[in-house]
Amino acid sequence: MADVEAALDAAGLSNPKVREYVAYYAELTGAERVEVVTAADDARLIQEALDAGELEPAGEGRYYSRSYHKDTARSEERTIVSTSNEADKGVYNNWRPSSEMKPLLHDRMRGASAGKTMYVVPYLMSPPGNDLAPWAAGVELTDTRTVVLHMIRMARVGVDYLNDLEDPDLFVRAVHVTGDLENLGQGTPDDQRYFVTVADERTILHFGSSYGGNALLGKIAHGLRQAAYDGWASKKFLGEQYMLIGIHDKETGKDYHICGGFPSASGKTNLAMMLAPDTLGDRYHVSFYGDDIAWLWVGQDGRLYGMNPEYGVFGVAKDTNENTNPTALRSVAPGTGTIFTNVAYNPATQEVWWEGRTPEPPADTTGWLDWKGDPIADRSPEQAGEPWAHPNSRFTTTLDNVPNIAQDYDEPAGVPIDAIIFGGRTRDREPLIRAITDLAEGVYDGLTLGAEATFAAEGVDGQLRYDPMSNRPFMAYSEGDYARHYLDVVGAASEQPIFAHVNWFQRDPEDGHFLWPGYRDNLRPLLWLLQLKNGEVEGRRTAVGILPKEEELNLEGMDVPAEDLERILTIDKARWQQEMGFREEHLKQFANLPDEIWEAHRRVAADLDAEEA
Ligand code: GTP
Ligand code: SPV
Ligand code: MN
Repeated sequence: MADVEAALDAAGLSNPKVREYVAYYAELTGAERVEVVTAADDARLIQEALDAGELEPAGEGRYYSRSYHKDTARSEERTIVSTSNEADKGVYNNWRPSSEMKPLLHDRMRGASAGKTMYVVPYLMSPPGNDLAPWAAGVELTDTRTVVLHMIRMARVGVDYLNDLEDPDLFVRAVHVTGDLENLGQGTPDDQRYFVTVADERTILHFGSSYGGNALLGKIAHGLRQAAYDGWASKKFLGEQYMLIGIHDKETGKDYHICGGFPSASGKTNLAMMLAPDTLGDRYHVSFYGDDIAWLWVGQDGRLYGMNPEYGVFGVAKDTNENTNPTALRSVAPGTGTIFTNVAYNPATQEVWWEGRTPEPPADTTGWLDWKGDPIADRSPEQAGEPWAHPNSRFTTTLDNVPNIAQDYDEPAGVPIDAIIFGGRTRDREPLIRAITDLAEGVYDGLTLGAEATFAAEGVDGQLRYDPMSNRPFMAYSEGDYARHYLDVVGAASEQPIFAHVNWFQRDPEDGHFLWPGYRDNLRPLLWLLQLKNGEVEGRRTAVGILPKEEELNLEGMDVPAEDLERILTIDKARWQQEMGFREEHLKQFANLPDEIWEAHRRVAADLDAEEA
């Protein structure tokens, strides 16, 4: 049995409630040792992981890890939000009573860490001193060392965050037990995995994975699911899957902040790391605040504020290259301490590669291993087309490594929000951008976000589905209550943000090419949106929002074919009318949806019918 008291004393972890919690789960899981971790332990833990073969070197100060081959993405099916109140049951939160799930998870975890070290990771999901810091403290317990190394990169980790709490009991209890990955029946009817947030007890119990959002509990489980619930229960804030950027206009000296939700693997990281297009770079600078999570609240001065609770980036590797995202490549350069997971790896040269890193994979396959660890050179002709890297392979790096990180990202104040955008992978219907000035219509638009699902979740890649507010996998309570809370929080702000729906992914119906080049050029529609808010352009009114007139978009230095441009700036009335029927069915699932949302829906539908084809 682990000497818990001694380990906690050695680390100076004095919070009595934390000590009680650690002792309880050390006993339950049967861990052999307990070790308290802070960010200062990184170098030692990296060395231990290298020695144990859990990490391999990937050039100077960079590391490679491989997760179990059936454990490479979030599992939506196995993810549950529990409370003791059935009224919290929504459509997407997979609600189950805590009285059922807590004992079940405790059973799974009992004795499951025998022989292992239980790492105690005290963390804070906010800049220190932020208005929302009381909801940001947590302690992850994990029996996997690489999870600790990811947590150190993704969250602020240190003992003081927990010792200094005003209310010593106000922290999230986040327990991660890996389990025997080779015997969990992943994806079968006998699946043993469970990823449960007991939201009204602020307790997270995840069993059966060591990858990404299934295991880094500060990020998705606390930063999104628990935060969403806490924000609602306290009536104080929203926890959203949003990126958050600053745009500085060097000519006027003005700073703007835009946040927005796109479903997993749909462009948040790329947008947040965006460099202004060359022709606009003299005037505009984009700075990175966050790429996956934002918490929003109304500040003392009555304005809507946002901040990124995270401390790092867990970014999609696929298609990251010098053209699409040079900022990401700088962020994972030698010396950054980056951990790559499930990309292709060459132990002989310590290089990594993923699809889209270069147009063709390395010509000399000698030494190259695919994401499963199998030599590329041994592949049969039938295997030749299989990807080298897993599509959901990722890099993990801290915010300090991101070249366009905002100077004030760590400031407690957060930043005032000028605009909120929604978007997703939508191959038809959705234009490049449509602006929405009315709050209820903005919330309605978010709730009806429809997009192709991606490889970031198991087994849904390519499915067209609704992903309300890009929160479908992170919904923590009922959608009707969620809509009400969103209207209340944002509605209380003295200055209303402008909303917009964007789409970088519309395709030519014939040959399938993307009609908009995307990436850096995505700044252009965002600049138009800010100009619209400032009254500098007027756009073209349609039933589904205000679209840019072609001459209002700054297309300097671009070469988009006229017919492509026309298509992405047009509303296809018949297709939209069909969509309104689908939306009606979608919204009907949600109990207690506020009247404002239904009114917005009926208004858009009526305006659409009245519009000329
Ligand atoms: P999560 O971390 O899963 O929440 O994802 P994310 O929304 O941050 O997605 P990310 O920015 O990592 O993008 C995922 C994929 O979309 C990558 O393969 C990108 O190359 C691709 N992508 C991003 N932006 C664009 C764009 O403007 N156009 C096109 N065609 N692809 C893009
Ligand atoms: C997502 O899937 O939306 C992510 C990655 O941001 S994970 O942390 O695995 O959830
Ligand atoms: Mn995400």
